[in-house]
Order: sequence, then C-alpha cells, then structure tokens
Amino acid sequence: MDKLIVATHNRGKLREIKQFFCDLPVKIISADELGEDSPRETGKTYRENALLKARYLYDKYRIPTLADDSGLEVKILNGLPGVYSARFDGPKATYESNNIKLLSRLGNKSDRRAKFISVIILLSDTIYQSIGKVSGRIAYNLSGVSGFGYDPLFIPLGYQKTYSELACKKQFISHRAIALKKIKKIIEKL
Ligand code: ITT
Repeated sequence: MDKLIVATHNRGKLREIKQFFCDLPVKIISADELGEDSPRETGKTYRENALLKARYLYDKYRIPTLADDSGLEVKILNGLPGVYSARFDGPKATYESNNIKLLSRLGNKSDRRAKFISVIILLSDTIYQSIGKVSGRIAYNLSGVSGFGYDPLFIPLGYQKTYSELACKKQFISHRAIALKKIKKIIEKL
C-alpha cells in the first residue's frame, strides 16, 4: 500500500494520525486535500460513523481509507457526550463552548470519572476495525494549551496532568494511539 486517505476534517486528529504513521512509506492524503466535504454523521455508534466516513471517500477514490470516530464518555452523565462529543454544545459548538458546557454540567461533583474512546476503521477490500480506550477523569479547570477538543480537561488514569499538559506524550498513551497501533501493523502488511 502506498497511499492512504484519512477521512477527517479535524486537524488535531489528522496531525496525530500523520505523526503516528510518519515512519511508514505511505503517502497520507486528507479529505481537505481532496476538496471533499464530510458526510452527515447519522450513526448511533462510533463504528457506524467511522464506517460511513470511510465509505464516503473509499467508494469514490478506491484508495484504502481510514476514519476515526471518537468521543468522551462521562460516567455521571450516563456516557454523554459520547458520540455527540463534537456537537455537545449544539450545531455551532466550538471546542471552547463544549468544554465550558461540560464543566458546567459537572459543577463541583466529585465523581468525575470518564473515558475516551476511538474507533478506527480502515476500509479497503476488507473492513478492518480497531478500538482504543483510556480511562481517566475530568479536571475542575481547563489546563494546558496543546492538542484539541477536550484535551485541556481530560486527565488519564495514572497521571496528574491533562492530555493538553502532557503535550507530545499524549501521542504514546492516548485512546487514538492505542487504536492506531493495531491499524499500523495491518497497513504494514497490506
Ligand atoms: P471528523 O469527523 O472529520 O473526523 P470530528 O471532530 O467531527 O472530525 P468526531 O465526530 O469523531 O470527529 O468527534 C469527536 C469529538 O470528540 C471531537 O470533535 C473532539 O471534540 C472530541 N475528541 C475526540 N478525540 C479527542 C482527543 O484525542 N482529544 C480531545 N478531544 C477529542
């Protein structure tokens, strides 16, 4: 395999995926580089959404295509924002407004357990799937500047710093890194 489409418009995800595969002899092409828009994420699960994002471009270009659907599940909020993580604060949500909404929904509650999930689909002649999960907790305040999304609020288990504060270390321990590890092995063999 010499080319891989990464079906995302999320720059943070794209950066992490490119960096993870930087030692592979594969040219990574993003949805933006192809001038493509995103399909509506109508799925009820991460897998359905990842599959529909990958299929949208694979059916057109017939080049192996990878898509990531991910989310943050907060225990005391019954798993929200979950598959709605990108739009938690509504259709015009920004990372900042989502983070503010999450902090206000949690208030001073002491049970702040949460987990990040990434479901990655690699679509070629076959559908390959990989899942990465990381447990942790939601901080009381935003901390750190690197990364994207809920990174300034999520403290992975075993650490006292948010994903944002952990900066490049996130790349070795994150939910996405766990999911990408298995996909990388598959790509190396294709
Ligand atoms: P694409 O569909 O174009 O890939 P998206 O941002 O819409 O981009 P998702 O539908 O998978 O992606 O939404 C996942 C949301 O969950 C994302 O927008 C972030 O708010 C959050 N998220 C996912 N992974 C994250 C990470 O590693 N760090 C922080 N927030 C993350």
